[in-house]
Amino acid sequence: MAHRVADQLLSRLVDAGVERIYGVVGDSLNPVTDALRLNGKIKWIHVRNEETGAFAAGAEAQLSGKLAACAGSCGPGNLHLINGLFDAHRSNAPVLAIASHIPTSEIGTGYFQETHPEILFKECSHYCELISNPQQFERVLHIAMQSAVGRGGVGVIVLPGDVAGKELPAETSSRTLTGRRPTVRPGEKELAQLAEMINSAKKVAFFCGFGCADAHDEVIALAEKLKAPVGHTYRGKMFVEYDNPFDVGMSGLLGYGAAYRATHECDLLLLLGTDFPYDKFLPTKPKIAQVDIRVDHLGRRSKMDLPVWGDVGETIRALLPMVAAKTDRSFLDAMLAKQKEAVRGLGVYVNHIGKRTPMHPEPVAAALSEIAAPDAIFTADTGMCNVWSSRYIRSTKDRRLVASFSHGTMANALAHSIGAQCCYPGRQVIAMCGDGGLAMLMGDLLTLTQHDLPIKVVVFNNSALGMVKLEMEVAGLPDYQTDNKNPNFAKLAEAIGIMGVRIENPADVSSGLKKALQHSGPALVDVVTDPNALSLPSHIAPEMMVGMALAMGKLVLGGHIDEVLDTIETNIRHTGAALESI
Ligand SMILES: Cc1ncc(C[n+]2csc(CCOP(=O)(O)OP(=O)(O)O)c2C)c(N)n1
Ligand SMILES: [Mg+2]
Repeated sequence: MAHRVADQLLSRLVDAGVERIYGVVGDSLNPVTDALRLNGKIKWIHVRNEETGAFAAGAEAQLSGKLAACAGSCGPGNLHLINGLFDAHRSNAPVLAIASHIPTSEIGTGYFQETHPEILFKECSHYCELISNPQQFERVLHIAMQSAVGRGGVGVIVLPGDVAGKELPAETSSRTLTGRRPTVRPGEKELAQLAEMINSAKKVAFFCGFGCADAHDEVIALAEKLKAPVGHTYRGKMFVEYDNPFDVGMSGLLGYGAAYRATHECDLLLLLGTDFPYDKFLPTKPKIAQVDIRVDHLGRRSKMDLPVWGDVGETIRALLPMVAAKTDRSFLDAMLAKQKEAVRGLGVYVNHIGKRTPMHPEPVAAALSEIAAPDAIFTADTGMCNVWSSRYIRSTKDRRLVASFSHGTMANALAHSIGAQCCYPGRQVIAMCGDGGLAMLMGDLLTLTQHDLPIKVVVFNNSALGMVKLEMEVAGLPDYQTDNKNPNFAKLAEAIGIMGVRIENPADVSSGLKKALQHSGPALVDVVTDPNALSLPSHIAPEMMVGMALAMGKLVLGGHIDEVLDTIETNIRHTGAALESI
């Protein structure tokens, strides 16, 4: 039987370790779909929107570190992939996207469903090429996969249906992908300079990002030796927070704890594997040394006194024998005391859950953290779920969290959870969704039943685009167009064969979550929460307070006094805690 380009594509994907492709079938993809059927080694994960497929592949790649794949048919089919691919690409997730295309004879004629994917996907990929004949296929596919795996991000092949169905010339060469990264050790000069900077500093603090993913023990060993408080980013959380006696929490808008103070009050700050984007939260006074394997990240966010180009773990291993142990713990202890106080502040709505409805979301996230498995995989929607997951989901050595860390798109959590569960069928996967985020790609709840994915979806249903409502208020604007008129999501889930649990009363939080998490199949917990719950960052700029007061003033003037009273009543405990910490 003829060996088509599409058959070879499947063989190459199998060789590369790809186990599944997420997508929606369509005419130009038919040769690929047919090759999939004949090959039998790769599973097709039929999603209801290609965007979900791209997110799912991105999550799989982030969690496994291996190449994952998604596909869309020509024109609108692959256009839907784009937002998910941006997310994957900006998360450095190795994903191969198969964008099938209109017949080669029609390109450039304004044909039905014509787009130019090789232009459209440029910005969300390292490599994106049109395959216009079978002779070109092997090399283009190899470059796309190798770019994705080696550089971390998306590789796209644009494959016209007619080319996919053509017979392949006898193979002339074979290629093996490499995913093994070299170890990057900084130069001796930089190491000596860094050691000298550390040795002459009195108060050293660390701020750690995702680049510390494989360097937990090294970071702790260095912190121990230098008596340094260790702050982290949202993406770095799961890798540095657990088993860490030096933890001072997070900085930034989601921040909590003493990280802001530690990074501002030290005299030497080490930025370790972080590309934390909010420069307003980064200090200007202390000396800053930055370690990163991505050379273009050095100095792109804050001032930098010493760039160190290297892998975080490797750098610390080389550095440890070169630095003198510090004995003065006073800075560390002061920061740890602040951290303890701040963590106590976070507990104000958790320890006394109260009876008020709609309830505060914090105890829901805290209960979820308590009940979830020690190796659970969490996904979190962009919006207030970022706040609740960063502050209340405890990290462990084996827990993981996938969010739209850099791209910041809504609707990622359900879709990411699909990739996580397909890839790790034996692990508990929990999607923390906003009501807005869930509704945006809600069709893919059907994928949970279609593929028997026992995902637990927890909806923080505040009937609002809550994060934006808060942003408007902080900017001094009355919130506008942020309301969501929602159905009972639990009933909706039941209608499509998913266990539905609705929680309206704070007393039912723990039992409701347990019921869902113990269920062997998919479950959706619809928790009705307060749209006026605020999240105050670890550091509140005066203009934020002014903005809030202004917004409340405008709401009063606009006759919305009830909403103002609600906001004050809802947040009275937080406000007290925040004022104490200023
Ligand atoms: C695709 C997309 N559209 C709009 C936004 C802007 N945005 C960020 S968070 C948010 C609100 C999210 O609402 P919801 O999912 O209900 O979560 P909540 O903040 O209420 O918990 C919006 C509109 C975005 N980030 N992504
Ligand atoms: Mg909401």
